[in-house]
Amino acid sequence: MLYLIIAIVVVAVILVAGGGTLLLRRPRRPAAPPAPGPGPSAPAGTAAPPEADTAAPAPPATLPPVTEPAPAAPPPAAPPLEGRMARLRGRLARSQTGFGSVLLGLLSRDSLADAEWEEIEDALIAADVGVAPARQLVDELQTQVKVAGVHGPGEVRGLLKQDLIGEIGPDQDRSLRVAAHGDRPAVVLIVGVNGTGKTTVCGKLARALAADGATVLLGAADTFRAAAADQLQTWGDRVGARVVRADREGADPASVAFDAVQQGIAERADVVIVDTAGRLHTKAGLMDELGKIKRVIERQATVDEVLLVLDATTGQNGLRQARVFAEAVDITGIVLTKLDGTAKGGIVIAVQRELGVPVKLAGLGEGLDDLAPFEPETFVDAILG
Ligand SMILES: Nc1nc2c(ncn2[C@@H]2O[C@H](COP(=O)(O)OP(=O)(O)OP(=O)(O)O)[C@@H](O)[C@H]2O)c(=O)[nH]1
Ligand SMILES: [Mg+2]
Repeated sequence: MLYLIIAIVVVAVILVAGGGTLLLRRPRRPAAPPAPGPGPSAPAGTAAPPEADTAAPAPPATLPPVTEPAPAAPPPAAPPLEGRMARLRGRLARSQTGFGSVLLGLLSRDSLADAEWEEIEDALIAADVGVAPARQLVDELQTQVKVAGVHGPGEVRGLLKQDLIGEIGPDQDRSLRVAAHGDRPAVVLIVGVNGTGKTTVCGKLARALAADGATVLLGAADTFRAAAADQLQTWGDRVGARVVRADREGADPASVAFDAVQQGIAERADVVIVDTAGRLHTKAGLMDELGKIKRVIERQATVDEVLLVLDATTGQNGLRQARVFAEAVDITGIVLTKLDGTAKGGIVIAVQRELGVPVKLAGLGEGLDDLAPFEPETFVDAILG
């Protein structure tokens, strides 16, 4: 009996010890690899339920940890369009130093001989004013100096300033027609050669108009490249404007323009801005395409502005291309871009003469707010330094 009791006790001790060992071991199971989780926001040390181990395999160790993208800070509020050119005039002055300093150097002489007048003319031509307008400006200035007996650099500069402003046309109507017509939005069509800055202008203009309280919709009628609609979409996201785009590359640009305006009417937008492709194929092709876009829009709304975007750095070549666009569609205004990167601001005079329409807007950089209504006085004052 005693042996039996001893045997039972021994067995019980062995069982308890073995079980304890098992219990103690259980927590030492190799730890499950961390579940692919919400990343740093997950509280440290939170154990995933066992099912999670099998349901969602861990990512390979080489993958970077998943992090939540930081929410993009909203861009600062856009300043009103009015007064922007004065605010950005430093960009003009910087880019026009060649022109300004040559002229100032010449005008600072006490009396101007024929050679100096020729140099002034050359400086104007070098600034893309155009040969005929430069000749005319210098003739006028010479006469004024003689007739009025003007002396001294300050006075001659003052005369040249007035002549340049007169040549640009201080009284031209440069206002943008962007007021809605009852339940129909105003429509702005943006045209121009590749790379002149059309899409950028669409974005900047949308932002400026939105800052003035307008609801703006963008139409991606540049269907030539898939990336074009993406670029406009990026601008739309940056400036808070919805973008109407085709669902495939190579779609009919006129039908995208139609959809954009239709959507604009449905959403009661104030302005629809339509971006177009810039490739310069044949004049006939261009006429067909732009003409069709315009006609199709006009089935539902008025095209209030057709703005031709012109890169100020492209000089006479840009001017030739602008002429082709002007023959293809009735331009209502010019947007002269990249005036921050050129000493050839004289193109303002040449292009207005050439196309007979005013420069309405100036592009003065790549930033969100680097678009300004064109003001002849501020412009001339800045380029003369
Ligand atoms: N410095 C400067 N750069 C500008 C200005 N406007 C546009 N750009 C730049 O010019 C380049 C072309 O601009 P886009 O808006 O893509 O030109 P686009 O006419 O739409 O070009 P396509 O769609 O290819 O026909 C971009 O790098 C712009 O940032 C400006 O006023 N100043
Ligand atoms: Mg573009």
